Amino acid sequence: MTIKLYCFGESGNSYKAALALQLSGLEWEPVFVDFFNGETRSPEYREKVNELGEAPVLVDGDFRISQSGAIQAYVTEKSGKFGGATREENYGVLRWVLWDNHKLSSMAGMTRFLMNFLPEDKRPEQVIAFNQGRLKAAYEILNSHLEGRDWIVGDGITNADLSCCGYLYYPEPFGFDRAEWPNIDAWLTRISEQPGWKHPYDLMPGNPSDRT
Ligand SMILES: N[C@@H](CCC(=O)N[C@@H](CS)C(=O)NCC(=O)O)C(=O)O
Repeated sequence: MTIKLYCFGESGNSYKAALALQLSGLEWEPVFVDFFNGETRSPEYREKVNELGEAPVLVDGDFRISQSGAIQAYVTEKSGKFGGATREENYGVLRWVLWDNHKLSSMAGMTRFLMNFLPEDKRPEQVIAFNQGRLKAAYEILNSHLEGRDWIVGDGITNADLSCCGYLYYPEPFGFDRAEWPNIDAWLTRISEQPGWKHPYDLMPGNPSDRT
């Protein structure tokens, strides 16, 4: 049975799940979530798709789960890919997925939203500046960790990589410039060289140009 992933192109959180599915070789298809017209906030979405009112959501037959980190864990269980090679590495992967969800992706997603998807007259400059400071601290941590390493945990690509890269390929400005972070830059290139890799706007339906 084909796995369904409720997602949309602008969503880096969805991208983390979609990329795990895509690189795993499992059969999957996207189901477009019309986030920009309020679908995730509708009572129907909360009742039938996800009580948390978020994308992504994975549906595999009777099994349904949201949260990109949980979806990645499911993809790992089903495909055998992107986990750590040892118990210690598995905890290392979980540690970085949790760090990403808290310090990197949540901040990057919010800042990108405020800077690009809110009407210009509603963009809160002080909040954006504060978030960019927090993000810079996160880029520093990731860039330092990647010094002398190809992957965040162990010797191969894991969910730690697939989580932390979630927002870092998007073209809309949010204060991240790959050229300023050489280890992150090389690591993003390494991920993009994996067979089957696609940019978020090529992997999932929905693109800012749909709304212009
Ligand atoms: N930690 C969650 C975050 C999910 C999330 O916030 N998704 C956004 C789209 S990128 C969303 O659906 N937001 C709807 C809302 O907050 O109302 C994950 O990794 O899946």
